[in-house]
This record gives sequence, structure tokens and C-alpha cells, in this order.
Amino acid sequence: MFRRDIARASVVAATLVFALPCGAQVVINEILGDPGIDWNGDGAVSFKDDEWVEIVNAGNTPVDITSYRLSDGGTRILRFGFAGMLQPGATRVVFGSESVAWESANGLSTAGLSLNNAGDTVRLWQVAAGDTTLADSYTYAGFEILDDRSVGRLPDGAAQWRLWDARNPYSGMTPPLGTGCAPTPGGANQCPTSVQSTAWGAVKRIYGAPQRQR
Ligand SMILES: [Ca+2]
Ligand SMILES: [Ca+2]
Ligand SMILES: [Ca+2]
Repeated sequence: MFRRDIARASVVAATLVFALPCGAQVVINEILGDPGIDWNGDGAVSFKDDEWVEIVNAGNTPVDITSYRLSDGGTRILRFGFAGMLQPGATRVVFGSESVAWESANGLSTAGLSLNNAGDTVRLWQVAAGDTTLADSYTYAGFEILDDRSVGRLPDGAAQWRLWDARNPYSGMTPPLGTGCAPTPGGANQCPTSVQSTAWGAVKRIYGAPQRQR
């Protein structure tokens, strides 16, 4: 199924060579797989159209992302093909509705991003000269995306993953832990400075630096 879909989409040569990621510059940055609101802003709430996946250019040079594809789950069916340039530090979000449009244009079944609510694996592929390289992947458990939580790197492109759970707070101790902040589709994965460091900064401004004992 995977190979057939790739051939129909005319994005990969007949012989596929899969390699492991190696210092990937463009990576998966945030995922929301269980939408309960109108995330894509089309006026309707859809379990399919309002899912989204965000990628980021974590490197220092612009990248032509036209060769990048998204897939999900064990079947690795392609769900979306990117286009254009991604500047250093820039993000690109793909909504389920965009995935449906891409699938339709390429003669594929219009399942959208097809992010399983019980858990799934999102993969980012790079297609070049007939080889398909796995640029990045992330496997989430159901709680990570439950009811409008997103799971994303903090900060953009970093190794650490956290939950963006303002709409559905997560109090569990199983990582990734909650931030209390809202999901950021298409925007930087930012969350206010922690209460502890903010409070210490305020104390220093009020009382000045501690006096050394003489
Ligand atoms: Ca919508
Ligand atoms: Ca879903
Ligand atoms: Ca984001």
C-alpha cells in the first residue's frame, strides 16, 4: 500500500532506500491529533480537517522543503507533501484539510493526516534522487494529544518534548509533562518563564544583589 501510494503520487522512484536520520535540520516540532475546536479556522470543527502537524527549520540555513513528506502510523502512507522554502527558525503547520487537498490532488485516499487518538507515529521523510530518508519521527501516546492538547518541542527544534495543555491540563508524572500553555500551530513553541525564575528576578530588582558577608 505504501509503495503503491508513493508511485501514484509520483514522488519517489521505484527503488526505495530508507536511511536513519542524521543531524536532521528540518524536524517535527508540534502535533495536535485530537481536535475539539476549529483549529484551521474554516468555521467548522472536524476530527479530520482540524488535526495538525508543525515542522521547524532548526538549522542556520534556508531549506527547500519541496522534497519533504509526512506519513503516519505503521503503514507509512504519505499524507502530505511540502512546497517552498523554510527559513532558519521558521515553522510550517499543516492542517488536516491541507492534507486532504494534497491527497486528492495526487489521487490518494483522502484520509487527511490520520492521527490516531490512541497513539500514533508521525514521520517526516526527505525524498531526493530516488532515495527516501527518514528526517525525523515522533511516536505519541494517547494522553499526549487528548482533547486539544498538543505535544511539541520546547523550545523549537530542541530534544525536549512537552505538552501544550492549556485547554486540557495534564497533571500526570509520565513524560512529556504539561506546560500549562496553549498549543502554537504555526508559531514558536514558547511558554512564559517559570514562576520560580521570574520571582527571583523580581526579588533581585527590588532588593539588589545580596551583600557579601565581611
Ligand atoms: Ca475546522
Ligand atoms: Ca485524530
Ligand atoms: Ca508551534
